[in-house]
Amino acid sequence: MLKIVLLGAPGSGKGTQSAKLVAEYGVPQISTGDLLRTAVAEGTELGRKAKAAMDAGRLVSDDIVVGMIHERLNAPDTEHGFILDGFPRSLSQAEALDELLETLGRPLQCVVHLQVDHEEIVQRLLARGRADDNEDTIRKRLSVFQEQTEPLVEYYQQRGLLKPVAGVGTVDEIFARIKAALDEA
Ligand code: B4P
Repeated sequence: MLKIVLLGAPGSGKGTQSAKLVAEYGVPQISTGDLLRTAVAEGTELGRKAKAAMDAGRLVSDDIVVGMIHERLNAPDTEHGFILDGFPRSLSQAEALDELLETLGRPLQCVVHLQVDHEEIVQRLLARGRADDNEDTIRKRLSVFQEQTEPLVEYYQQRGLLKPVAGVGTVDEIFARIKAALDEA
């Protein structure tokens, strides 16, 4: 059973580490970024609404993202756990998540905070080269992170759920640190 949030700046390695956590613990990864990119690729109405915000490096509106998470957490494969990757990204999303998990009777176990220096992030994302990985959009995403997502560090710290993990080094080194943090949770 693993019920966690992976919190970190864009490009901090949330998606990379989630894939390893899925293999190790056998619970599904729920990435709002992946769900949104699928909706964009399929050209659904939701995807069309999300695309402009994603291309500009802004957050997609809460009603879209919270609605997607609500639907996903009601699916039976999440009964024995989940890895939330890239959600929540704002205080209002965190409050919506608390409410949802309370209704489902599945409280969070902990929040792993991947810490990576912003200049390292710019280099990683320029190397990745996804559609929203140009330098202007990356810097915009980092400033949105500082303004809207970083307050979640204190939010979860106050609730005794925060596990800070250094997100630099090899993928395996970081994964070993995450596993050690989860063992303590
Ligand atoms: P996301 O899909 O969440 O993308 P991300 O934050 O850029 O990626 P991540 O942290 O997972 O990094 P990754 O492992 O890929 O969001 C994209 C957009 O969707 C947002 O800007 C927003 O518009 C929208 N969105 C998503 N969720 C939302 C929400 N809740 N509310 C509103 N809007 C939302 O790693 C990045 C790169 O680093 C990769 O190339 C990887 O190979 C490399 N890397 C990983 N680990 C490394 C290591 N240890 N050393 C060197 N390189 C490494």
